[in-house]
Amino acid sequence: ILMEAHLRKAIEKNEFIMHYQPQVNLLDGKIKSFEALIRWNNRKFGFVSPAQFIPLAEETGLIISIGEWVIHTVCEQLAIWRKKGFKDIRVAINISPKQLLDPNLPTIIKKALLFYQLPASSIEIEVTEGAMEDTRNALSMLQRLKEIGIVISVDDFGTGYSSLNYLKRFPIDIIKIDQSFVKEIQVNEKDAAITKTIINLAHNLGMEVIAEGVEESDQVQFLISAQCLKAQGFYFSRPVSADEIEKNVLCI
Ligand code: G
Ligand code: G
Ligand code: MN
Ligand code: NA
Repeated sequence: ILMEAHLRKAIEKNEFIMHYQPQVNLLDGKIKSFEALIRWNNRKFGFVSPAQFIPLAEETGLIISIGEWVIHTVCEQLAIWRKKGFKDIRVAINISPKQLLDPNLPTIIKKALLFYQLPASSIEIEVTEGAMEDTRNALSMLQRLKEIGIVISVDDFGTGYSSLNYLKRFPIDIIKIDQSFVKEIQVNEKDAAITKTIINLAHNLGMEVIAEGVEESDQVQFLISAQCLKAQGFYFSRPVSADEIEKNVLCI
């Protein structure tokens, strides 16, 4: 209850900030997309991990207003970057299950795109397999979002259920290979086999694929030889502030 009370006031108190993690093209090293990850710095609790407060926000329904804040903040940032000349940039936003089932989500996103004068293709949403369990509602929502023109990716792929069925039915553009498979890719033959299979699956379905949690150069070599052409992880960069992205990434 205590943390919930603080979370409730976090937006008006300006305690949230978005960080951005680069996604790297493994062939040319170029960075044209980022994953947006929320950070919360509270006076009483200090830095609280989203792994801790996002579930609380889900339970309490606060995720709807926090999610709307995230969408607006990311769009505002994209508008700033575009004004500075960085045009073809895309940012991926994590959408939690409750948000995905909020009938207002398409309107919230459309309004933000209009307000900040952004093409829909500059926004990607990441949904987990769990968010798609309510198949009927999730499917119609993703179809509405797809019609707007935003990019849709499956986050933490391979850790949920019934993944093949919804890959067939849902309008998915990108598969994100979960970090748990990437972690021991060089030593664990099963992880290596699963990762290669996910890469081929994505390509056979005409989808893009990106590996998460890349921390070592050996993992990069493995991914390149398995035809996975995009990756993100601490090896390239941790999630960092928009300022750092501008100084160290976009300037290159
Ligand atoms: O950034 P970090 O790895 O600590 O994130 C932990 C978890 O919080 C991840 O599962 C991530 O998807 C989730 N998360 C981070 N930022 C957001 C956000 O803006 N919205 C939602 N719904 N989840 C987020
Ligand atoms: O569930 P989701 O994939 O959205 O969560 C992303 C989380 O993974 C974030 O908390 C982010 O900080 C974290 N992350 C990103 N890259 C790496 C990495 O290379 N190693 C580890 N251990 N975590 C990472
Ligand atoms: Mn994610
Ligand atoms: Na993930």
